Amino acid sequence: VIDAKYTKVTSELVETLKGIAGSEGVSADEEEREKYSCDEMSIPKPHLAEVIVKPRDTATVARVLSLANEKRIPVTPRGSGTGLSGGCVPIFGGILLSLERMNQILEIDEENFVATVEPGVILADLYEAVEGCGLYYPLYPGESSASIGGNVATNAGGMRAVKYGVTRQLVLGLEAVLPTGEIISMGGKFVKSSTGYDLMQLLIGSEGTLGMITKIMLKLTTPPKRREVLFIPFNSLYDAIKAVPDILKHKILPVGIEFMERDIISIVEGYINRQIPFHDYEAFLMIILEGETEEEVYEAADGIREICMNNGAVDTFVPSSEAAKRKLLDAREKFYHALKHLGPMDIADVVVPRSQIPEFIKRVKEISRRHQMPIIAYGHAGDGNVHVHPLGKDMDRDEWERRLPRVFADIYQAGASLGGVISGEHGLGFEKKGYLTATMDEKLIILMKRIKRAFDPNNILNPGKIFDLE
Ligand code: LAC
Ligand code: ZN
Repeated sequence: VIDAKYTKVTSELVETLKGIAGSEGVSADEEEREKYSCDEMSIPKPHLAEVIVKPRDTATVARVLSLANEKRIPVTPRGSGTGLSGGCVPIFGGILLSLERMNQILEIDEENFVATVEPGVILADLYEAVEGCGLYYPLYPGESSASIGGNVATNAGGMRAVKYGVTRQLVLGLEAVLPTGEIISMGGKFVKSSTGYDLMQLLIGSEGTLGMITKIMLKLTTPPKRREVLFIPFNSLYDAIKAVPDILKHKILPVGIEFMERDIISIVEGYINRQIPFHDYEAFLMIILEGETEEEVYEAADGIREICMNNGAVDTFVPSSEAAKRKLLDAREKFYHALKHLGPMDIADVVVPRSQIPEFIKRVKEISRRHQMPIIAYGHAGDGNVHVHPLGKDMDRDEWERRLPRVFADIYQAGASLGGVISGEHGLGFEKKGYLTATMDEKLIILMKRIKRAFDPNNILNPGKIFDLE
């Protein structure tokens, strides 16, 4: 769907773009455009850009944006395309601006504990570089091919957020290009500020709708000396999740608290072709602990084990080697891909107050019964962030897709009525924007639209994401 208010990309414009970004950085090739038409969304809804542009520096991004703004051409930013809500899918065609060639780690400042990176740097490369300096970047979404720019755009979370926070808490500074081509810098190598509106935080999580992020300063820390993983089976999911608020009161805060049901464990076992210890129980908590000494971590593990046993846990499995630990974490990281492999499925990413997770899960189970659709839930229990997957296996595909929006509407309504929001870490993209009005105060949505217009008066930057501007 190319909106009438946008201008089509002509071959003349492609030539102009080549003049700006170099001919190797611009392509209108059909095959290339196909490559950039989707993200990792479970049900792909591809859209072709008219031209792909891969800038190498901020000045080029600025020139492309001011040209697009002047000509009224939509621009969709893209990192490495691992998103789950369609945020980087060019739904109005136009220019797809891939930041993959802006992938330099510019500096690791060991004195200030700050890494300065370009947006196309992927997590795996950042982990390696900071480790080489004896430092640690704790954000861990479990998808290490994700780009840092994409992490910032969605405010990515993951499995270590209980202790370290999400992307928002780890960004110290940003450089961005506004849709008008102006370059702005926000924040810096300092850890506090009471100096006007925090525009940097406004850009984090804005899914590329306010500015194109071109440089990021990230907060580093020292690496933990010990890491342990506890895998704790329960006879009921309810017991497992009920233990979480008690665990959070324990004096040593885990890095992450994940929960999962038996179904997802058997699905992932099939996918990785390996058995998981205690796999026959109903539900599990996977608790990740970090500490300075073995004693500290073991003490925390003992305390947590006791709390879980008091909440109905059956046992505690502690992998005995680094390899066994890695295998367990690896299985967890593969949940989404295992489900995707299994057949049609979709994902919701609701976040509720942590104490409301048991109630939320109860309602999800009711929704599953009412709509006669299997729903698997797992997620970041320690953050109140639940991944809910309606499954389409053993069902007529079209019928399943027809029923899906009503199932999601009920799931989001349940989350909102318990004090939560639609997305905890994946963003709304274009996939979930339709549910926003039913779950958020209209005054807030109006205010967001006013902010969008202040940044992007011609609505050229990632249009049709989060909400539609009328
Ligand atoms: C996870 C992704 C889907 O937690 O966010 O596995
Ligand atoms: Zn997740």
